[in-house]
Amino acid sequence: MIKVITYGTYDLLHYGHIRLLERAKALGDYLIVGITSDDYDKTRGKINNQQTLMERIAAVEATGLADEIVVEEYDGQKIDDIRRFGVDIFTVGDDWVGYFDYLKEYCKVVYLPRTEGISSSQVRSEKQKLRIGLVGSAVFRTKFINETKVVNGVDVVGICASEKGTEPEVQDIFHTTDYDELLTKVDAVYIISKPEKHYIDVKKALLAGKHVLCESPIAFSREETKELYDLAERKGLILMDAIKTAYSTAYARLVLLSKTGRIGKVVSVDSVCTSLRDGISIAGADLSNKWNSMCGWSPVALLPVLQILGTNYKEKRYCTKFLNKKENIDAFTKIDFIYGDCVASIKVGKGVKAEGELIIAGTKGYIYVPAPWWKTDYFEIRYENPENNRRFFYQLDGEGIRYEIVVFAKSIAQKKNGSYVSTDISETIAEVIGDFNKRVNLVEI
Ligand code: C2G
Repeated sequence: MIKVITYGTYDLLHYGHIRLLERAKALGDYLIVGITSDDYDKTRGKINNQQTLMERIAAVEATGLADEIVVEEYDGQKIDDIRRFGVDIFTVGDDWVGYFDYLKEYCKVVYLPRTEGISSSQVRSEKQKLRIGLVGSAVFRTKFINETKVVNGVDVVGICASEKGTEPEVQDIFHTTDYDELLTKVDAVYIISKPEKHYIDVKKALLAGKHVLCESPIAFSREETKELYDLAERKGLILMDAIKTAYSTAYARLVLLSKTGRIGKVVSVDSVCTSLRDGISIAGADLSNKWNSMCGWSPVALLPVLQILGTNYKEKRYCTKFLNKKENIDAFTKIDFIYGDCVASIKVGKGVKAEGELIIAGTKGYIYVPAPWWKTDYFEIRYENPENNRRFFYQLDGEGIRYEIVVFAKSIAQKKNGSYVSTDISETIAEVIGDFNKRVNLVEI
């Protein structure tokens, strides 16, 4: 019996894939099809799969051409599989010609002509491109524009800001100062205006029937945030709170790990986020366009606290060092949270520098994430006995922004909000910032 093996993603299975499988099957008597896992595809830069692994497997199964299906999860697995199954022929489309010659040491390698005129990217982009407009001019808009370029099916088509800006990334993009005009030209907006404008900017976009991705916080109170989510739901629109860290695989995995008992019962979460690059503490700095430490950092710093310990804290207390109290600019704020049987603290600062680490302490051990934890690809579980320590690494591209854009686009396409930041967490972030603005339980230092 001649055993043949072939691999692929098989996203939105099309005629080109089926022809490849038919010819692969005809090369022998038994066909094994390797289908890439989502994580493996991420590591090789394929982040746009529209279908889940299970859907892709079901589609290949339905062709009736595969005698056996395996999931491809890591580099080098092809060698393992060929040995394990006693494969005689490895085959793949000739878009890979030469690439898999290293497998000739283990079996015969056949490159089959690729079917011209069809591809998954084409099928994906035939569905209309998502036109995104940017609202506001915060510094991270260029990062966002660059990240949309690696996501299929989305395009930044316009910017609404008081000035166009000088960054090369924005030069070819339509610019207006009129928000209504921008809204007529886009399907969705990414809002990075000053935080005090978020509520009104989000509401206007939703009322105009546009989907919204808004830098956190979405508003300055739980009630306003809830009102916006309700409005989005009533209008069948997607509203997402943009916190890129939520989309970092290492971060998402450590949150899950903290819930498995590996470090025992979680007793404390301490998260620190600071940066001085904004220059808000420099004497005479123009503060008009700057985000304070609370708005700039607390949504990220709060994320692990709220995702691990929940949103039902009993008490919270702020300690703040103001730079300019009238403008509500804090150089540094520390917040202590007391839950029933655990505690948390966050430190945020744009005028104070500290080690940006995250520590989740449990009764058996702790999770340690080195600085800058909010864009990490690495963390450790540490125990009393260092021999038991474990290290975890997950690739992170684009600081999580590109995965966030993929989730936003997918949510719109599937009409189902897949945000990694739940509405409850989004509302609680707004409440924590709102209470700071109202100086509830705040001590000045
Ligand atoms: N294919 C084809 N004609 C097309 C499109 C794809 O013959 N018009 C072939 C590809 O060459 C590949 C298979 O169909 O052999 C699956 O294609 P993809 O799903 O795009 O998978 P790919 O990224 O090529 O993964 O480990 C994974 C493999 O390296 C191939």
